[in-house]
Amino acid sequence: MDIADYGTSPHVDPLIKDIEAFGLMKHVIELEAYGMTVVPPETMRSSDGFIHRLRGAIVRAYEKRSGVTVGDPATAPASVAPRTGNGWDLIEEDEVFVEAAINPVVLTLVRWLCGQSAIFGGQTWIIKGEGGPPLGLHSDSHGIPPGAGTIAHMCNASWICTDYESAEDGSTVFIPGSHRYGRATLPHEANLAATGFKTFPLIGKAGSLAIWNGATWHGSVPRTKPGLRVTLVQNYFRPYMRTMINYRGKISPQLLQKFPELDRVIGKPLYPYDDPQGPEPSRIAPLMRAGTDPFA
Ligand SMILES: O=C(O)CCC(=O)C(=O)O
Ligand SMILES: [Fe+2]
Repeated sequence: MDIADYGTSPHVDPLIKDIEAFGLMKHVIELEAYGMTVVPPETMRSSDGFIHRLRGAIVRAYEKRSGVTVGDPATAPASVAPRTGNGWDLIEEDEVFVEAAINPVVLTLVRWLCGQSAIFGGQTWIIKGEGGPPLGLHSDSHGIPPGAGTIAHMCNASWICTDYESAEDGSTVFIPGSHRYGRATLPHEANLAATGFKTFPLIGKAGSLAIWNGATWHGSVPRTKPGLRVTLVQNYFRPYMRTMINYRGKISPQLLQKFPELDRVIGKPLYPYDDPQGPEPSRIAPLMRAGTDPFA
C-alpha cells in the first residue's frame, strides 16, 4: 500500500513520490532525526560539470566584487579569502546559480522541510582559507523564540564546492537533534570549543548538498589546511518569514520566463503591503493556504 496513491494529502503526496524516485528516504530520516543530512553528488541529479562551473562562478563573482584575484581555490593563498561579506544576491551573476537554487533534489528536500510554498530567500558564498576562524554555535532561524514548535521555519541548503575530508577543512559542525530545542543558542551555549554537547563535522565531496532545518545548532571550526574551502549557502523560508532578498521584482522577467521553477520558488510574498490599499487579492490565498498544512 502506498498512501500517497490515495490522493488524500495533495501537498505531501507529490513530495513522497519524488523522495522515493530520487532515492532520498535516508536523507529525510536524517533530517528528522538529526536535523541535517549530506546528500552525495551522485544523488544530486546535477548536470555534467555543475560543481566545477558553480565553484568557478563563485570565484569569479568574488573576484569581480572584491578586486582580489583568487585563481584556483586548491592553491590560492589564505590571504585572498574574504574578510567581509558582499556575497548576497548572486542569482543573476551566472545561470549556474539558478541551477543551484532550483535543483530538483534541493527543492524536494526544501519543500519537505518548509512546505510547497517555500520561498528562496538568498544565496551567498563562504570562502575560507588556512587559519580561517571558527564560528560560534547558532541557529539560522533568527528571531524564532521557544514556543514556536519544531517545524522548520527556514532551512539552509548549502552546496559543498570543495571536498570536506575532515574537520581540518574548516567544516561546519552540528549538534545532532538540536532542531528540537526550538530556539537559538543562549550566549553561554555558543562557544563551540567549550560546548558540552556532542558535535559532528560536515564531511562530503565537492558536489554534495548539506541541508539542515534552520533551527539545528551549528558553527564551524578553524581551517588548518592550505587552499580554500568554497561553499554556496542557500536559504529558503516559509512564506511568513522575511527573506534576505525579495527576488520578486528584482530578477529580470526573461530569467523567470526561462526558468518557471525559479518563478515559483521566489514566491509572491504577501507582506509587506507596498500599497496602503492592501495587496492584490491573489497574494492573500497562498499565505492562508500555508497556514492549513505544514506541507502546503
Ligand atoms: O560553515 C560555516 O562556516 C558556517 C555556515 C553557517 O553558519 C551557515 O551557512 O549558516
Ligand atoms: Fe549558520
